[in-house]
Amino acid sequence: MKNITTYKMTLVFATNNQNKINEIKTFIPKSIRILSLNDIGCFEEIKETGKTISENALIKSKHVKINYGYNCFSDDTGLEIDCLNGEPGVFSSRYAGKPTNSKKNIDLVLKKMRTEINRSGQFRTCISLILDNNHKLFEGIVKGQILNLPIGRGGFGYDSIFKPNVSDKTFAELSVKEKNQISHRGIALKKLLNYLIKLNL
Ligand code: ITT
Repeated sequence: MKNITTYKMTLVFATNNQNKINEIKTFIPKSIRILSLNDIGCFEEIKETGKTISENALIKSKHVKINYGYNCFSDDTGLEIDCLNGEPGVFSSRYAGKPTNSKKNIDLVLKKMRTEINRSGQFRTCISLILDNNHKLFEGIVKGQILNLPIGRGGFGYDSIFKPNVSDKTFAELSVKEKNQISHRGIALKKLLNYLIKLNL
């Protein structure tokens, strides 16, 4: 017999980052159908022209809602380092220039911090949800330390140089599930899901 799933809600996740999709998939209940930008035929670049992470998250979700009509959510994330006055922050994806290259971004951060003793920083994720006519923002922050060199083979982006204060491993040494339990994205996603659950999903 065919296994027929009935969904209570369909949401587009407005991202081109497959790693983000892998992380959220372990979280989202089966009652919510997640479509990708590919699934809805959205192949154009969504320019992230905002001055803040939350502005960029809104730009991505609005683009999908306005041009494709779908309810959707997006994620914008930045690494904010204290001794660099919050950089790379909103420039995290293109810190070392375009096209985005995580190794070059990491090299630039490590170069700028070579002689720094204060290694504190945080990841910030803003998830922007547009559901019919409602807009909601969910934020997740995790504080940690920037290492002197990359450690770990998992994760993506800046994961290999970030050790959250609540762990003795970098994000790149954790499984997706372990990272989700403590990460900026995991915290923001939990808030998003609590909101959706209250809507009786
Ligand atoms: P979308 O905008 O399509 O969602 P993106 O990769 O451009 O994908 P962001 O602008 O949010 O996403 O990411 C900014 C940068 O921060 C980018 O270089 C990512 O690799 C990095 N990044 C995002 N989330 C991260 C995480 O959980 N761990 C480590 N680095 C991360």
